[in-house]
Amino acid sequence: MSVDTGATLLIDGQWRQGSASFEVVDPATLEPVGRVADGTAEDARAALDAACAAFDAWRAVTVEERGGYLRRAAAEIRAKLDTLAPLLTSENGKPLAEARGELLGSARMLEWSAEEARRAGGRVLPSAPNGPGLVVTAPVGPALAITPWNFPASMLIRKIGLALAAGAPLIVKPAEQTPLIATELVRILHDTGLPAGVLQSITTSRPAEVAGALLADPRLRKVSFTGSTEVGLSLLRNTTTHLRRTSLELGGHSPAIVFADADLPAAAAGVVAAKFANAGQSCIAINRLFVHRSVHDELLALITAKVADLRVGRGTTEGTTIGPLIDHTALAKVERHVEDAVAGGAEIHTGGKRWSGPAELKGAFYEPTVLTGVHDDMLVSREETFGPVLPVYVFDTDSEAVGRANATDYGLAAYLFGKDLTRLWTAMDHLHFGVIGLNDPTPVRPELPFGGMHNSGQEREGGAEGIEAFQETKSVAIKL
Ligand code: TXE
Repeated sequence: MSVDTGATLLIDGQWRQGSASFEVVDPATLEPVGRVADGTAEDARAALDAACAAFDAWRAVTVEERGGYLRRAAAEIRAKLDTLAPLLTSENGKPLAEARGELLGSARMLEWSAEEARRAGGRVLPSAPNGPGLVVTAPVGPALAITPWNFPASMLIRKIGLALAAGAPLIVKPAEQTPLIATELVRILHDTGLPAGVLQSITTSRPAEVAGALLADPRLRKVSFTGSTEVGLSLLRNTTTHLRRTSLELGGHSPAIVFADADLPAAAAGVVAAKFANAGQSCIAINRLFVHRSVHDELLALITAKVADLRVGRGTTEGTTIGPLIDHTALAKVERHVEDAVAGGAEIHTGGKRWSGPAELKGAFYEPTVLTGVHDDMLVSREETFGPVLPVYVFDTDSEAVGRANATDYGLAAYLFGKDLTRLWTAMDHLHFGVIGLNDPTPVRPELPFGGMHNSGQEREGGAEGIEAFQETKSVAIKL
């Protein structure tokens, strides 16, 4: 079934058709599920003109009123969950339950952004005897959000909520694989009555062209990007003629460390959840599991039992817990990583091959896989696999585990499982990662800043820092 999505370019308050369109496919079946407008550089420039025109009026809207639009959109997302979740699954492939969870999280993010904006007002400092100093915040200006396919709702909504709450008009450019859910979510926000130019959307199969047109214009004051490190770096290189604020949420290579005193059944459940959600296609998925030698066998048995309960299949099928990978390029990368590990002496404990189901499922499915006897120099240890593969390593001392966990250019998320608070805290303190779960496999919360160190990115989304990422500050010195 193909969705008639009609005009998908939202520019200056109008939905436009575009001069060309491109097809969206279901990654489970490779069948078309819709067509969307193929936006151009010209569309992008028109959107930027409209964003600039809308800016002064939007920043003058009260925080309360801005929050009202976001709260109404959140309510609408909740009300439409039964149609939005299947739409998300149809182009991304993830199980329906995960799609629902992502959308509910998106609604919470909008509500939280609406609330947090009330508190994002700067500071007064007793800086001099004859006069205070003020830190006054101002919305950053017209902004661009570029979002990925792996969390096509939450990545988009997080940026929309924070930007609009902060008073910045936003142009969104959703991933070419998942423009349908993005367009529906933008429609919901637009239908709350947002003024023209405040939120605009350019679906396109030519991201470099569209982004390039916007980046070339100094009136664009901010870019917020989630995607690969490679594209993130290229965005920074592109901004060298005009400095602008740039938030980057890039790849990850998350370690999990299970200490000897961990609650092993809870740790096993946490590891499996944090590894195999979205078929491992998450920047915070556990990519490297370090287990203390004394509990290695017991934990592995518990993990194996949990993995055996996972069900690969189409996301819309009741009971599916692992959907397809986004495409066959992603599958080829997973296969290359597993082959390299096996060639280097690792053992496939479970999985380790493509999954084949009914003939109509032509997508890129891979069995949930656990690798043991993995070395630190294998591809799975060095690069983000972005698939359902869990490499397991053995360690003997805490400092060894932390050192090996830190031995990556990425620094997004890390997970620690154990009971001794001093040990957990010490390890947390020495880990170079921006998001850390202590016995918590889902450490992403609207009120906590989300983002990574090193090659995982810069700036933060969520938390007070997330609003600040769409604000400038002015320091005002007063002499009485
Ligand atoms: O990312 P891309 P891809 C990682 C993950 C994955 C790899 C490649 O390791 O295997 O990246 O995925 C837009 N100028 N992550 O190819 O290409 C694109 O249209 C401007 C981690 O999907 O970076 C989409 O909207 N924009 C990650 C967005 O960038 C450009 C999520 C992401 O696509 C562009 C996704 C250009 N030149 C992948 N080229 C995470 N942090 O969760 C592409 N885009």
